[in-house]
Amino acid sequence: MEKTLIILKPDAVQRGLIGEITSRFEKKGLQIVGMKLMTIPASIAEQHYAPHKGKPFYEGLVRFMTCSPVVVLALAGKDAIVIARKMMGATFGSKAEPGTIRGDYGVSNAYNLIHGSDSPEAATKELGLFFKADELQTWKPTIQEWVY
Ligand code: RTP
Ligand code: MG
Repeated sequence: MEKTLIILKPDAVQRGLIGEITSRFEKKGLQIVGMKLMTIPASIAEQHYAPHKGKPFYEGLVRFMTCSPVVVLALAGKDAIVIARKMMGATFGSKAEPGTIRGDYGVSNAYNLIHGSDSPEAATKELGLFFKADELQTWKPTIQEWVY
């Protein structure tokens, strides 16, 4: 099973979209194996977005990501990285297709609600930045036993 790191960015939390967005991943079948509300320290945001260091939007991006709490999710599933990125939609809210998270909930380019790891290497790095090993759960869903 592949794991990916999702961040519900400060705009998603402030707009009350934690449940809406998380619910989409649950319904799709991606399994939540880690979840917490946190304010990202600047040093972590800088490491997380290090590939963008030097670009014109980098400093504003770090300020945005650290301005108020985010929800970080670790999601597990077959092809979880690509599936989550598809569900997020294109980077800019103005361009993202309807039916995607960014396409359905936002129009802003910078404040685009959600981050998702874009490769297995990025996922490994980012999961390590945001979760300690004992904050990730291994569990087997047993829906039938809970329903009956
Ligand atoms: P993310 O890393 O947050 O999942 O987003 P992404 O892969 O779809 O897009 P990326 O190119 O990695 O950009 C990272 C974040 O920086 C902000 N951004 N602003 N030109 C701009 O003003 C600009 N370009 C990017 C967005 O918040 C984007 O998600
Ligand atoms: Mg990116």
